[in-house]
Amino acid sequence: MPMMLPMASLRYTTAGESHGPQLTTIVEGLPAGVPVRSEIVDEALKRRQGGYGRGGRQRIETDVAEWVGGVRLGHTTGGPVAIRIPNRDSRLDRTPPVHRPRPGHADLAGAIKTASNDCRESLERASARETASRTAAGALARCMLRELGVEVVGFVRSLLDVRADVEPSADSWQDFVVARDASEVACPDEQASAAMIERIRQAKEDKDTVGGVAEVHVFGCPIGLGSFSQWHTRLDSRLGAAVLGIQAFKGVEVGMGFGVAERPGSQVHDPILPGEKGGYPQRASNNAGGIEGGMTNGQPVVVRGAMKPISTLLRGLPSVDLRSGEALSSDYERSDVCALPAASVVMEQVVAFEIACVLREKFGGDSLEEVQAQLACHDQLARQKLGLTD
Ligand code: EPS
Repeated sequence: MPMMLPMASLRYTTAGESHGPQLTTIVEGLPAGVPVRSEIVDEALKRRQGGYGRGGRQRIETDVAEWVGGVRLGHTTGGPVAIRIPNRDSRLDRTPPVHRPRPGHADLAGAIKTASNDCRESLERASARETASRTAAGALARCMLRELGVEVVGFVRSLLDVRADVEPSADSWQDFVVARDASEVACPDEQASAAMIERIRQAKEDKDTVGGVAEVHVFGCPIGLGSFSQWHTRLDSRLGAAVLGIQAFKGVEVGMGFGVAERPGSQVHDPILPGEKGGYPQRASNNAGGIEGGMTNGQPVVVRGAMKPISTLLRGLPSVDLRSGEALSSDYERSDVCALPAASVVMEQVVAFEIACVLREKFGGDSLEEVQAQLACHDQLARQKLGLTD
């Protein structure tokens, strides 16, 4: 029996290889009437291509979304949305075989999994080129979120020993974004940004690579998105899967993250305070990262992801030739020294997509107006039950 997609759920699938003719993305489950804003989608695609430390490939590609299904007169129709991103560096059948797997890449496990001694068979799809597709899907979801008053902001928090000392807020995220976009490493802290660039430059000189931590904040989420009901419906569980699904991500934290294990409860849980007249109760802090019991609690959602250094090193790493078993240095492919700024853009979009999913699940609706009406209706009902209305 084929798996059925419940009407009010949202999902996407991607297809395409790094050096194939195109990347294809299909997004199912958006309501009709969502304005498809190219300034959101193409700007995210462009940001993902940038960042200090990127390799030569990004000088070849100019990623722009081509809408080939589900969009009419600039808005969604309610049908599946199909997006095409052409690859300019399209030469899949002419790419050379790779016999010396790179430690850290999908090469060795992929070759053995597919019973091949040519890592190219799996690495083309495992490549982070695919994140252009996911960026398009998430940015499209952000078009809907914006209509519902939800904003998602990603940036680079740290790289090696350098840590940005900045916090976006619901009132200041616009200025934060301007500062982030002025930085070559998507880091709105000017001093930290300069130090990060220096670390990447040094890594390049050393023929090495570097990763770091990307962070995403979501503002304006209605309370109660996600669910306490099943483990896989918890928003934190879903965000964890989405972030760890990004190529090269090895760790994820929500709010205080691993810090909760080092403190007593009195220093972890966010005190509940009376709200203003007619308003929901407030919180004194946000160590929970906006999620309690698997649901949004009205505070900004805060997620961090740790990206490992790129596994393609110009100086190579110990490996073996899969044809002979001989110990040799790993193959080198043109690559990036650091793709953390780009990964922060990808993380921003995958987080946005998960938020859009739980929003669809809670409020349903076939048109954007219906979603907006349901949201307002739920808010009114909850306020009534809490005695917050006159
Ligand atoms: C990647 C290797 C490089 C990166 C690529 C991811 O590609 P190429 O071998 O063509 O230079 O540039 O990332 C992208 C193409 C992109 O658009 O992000 C890898 O092996 O994962």
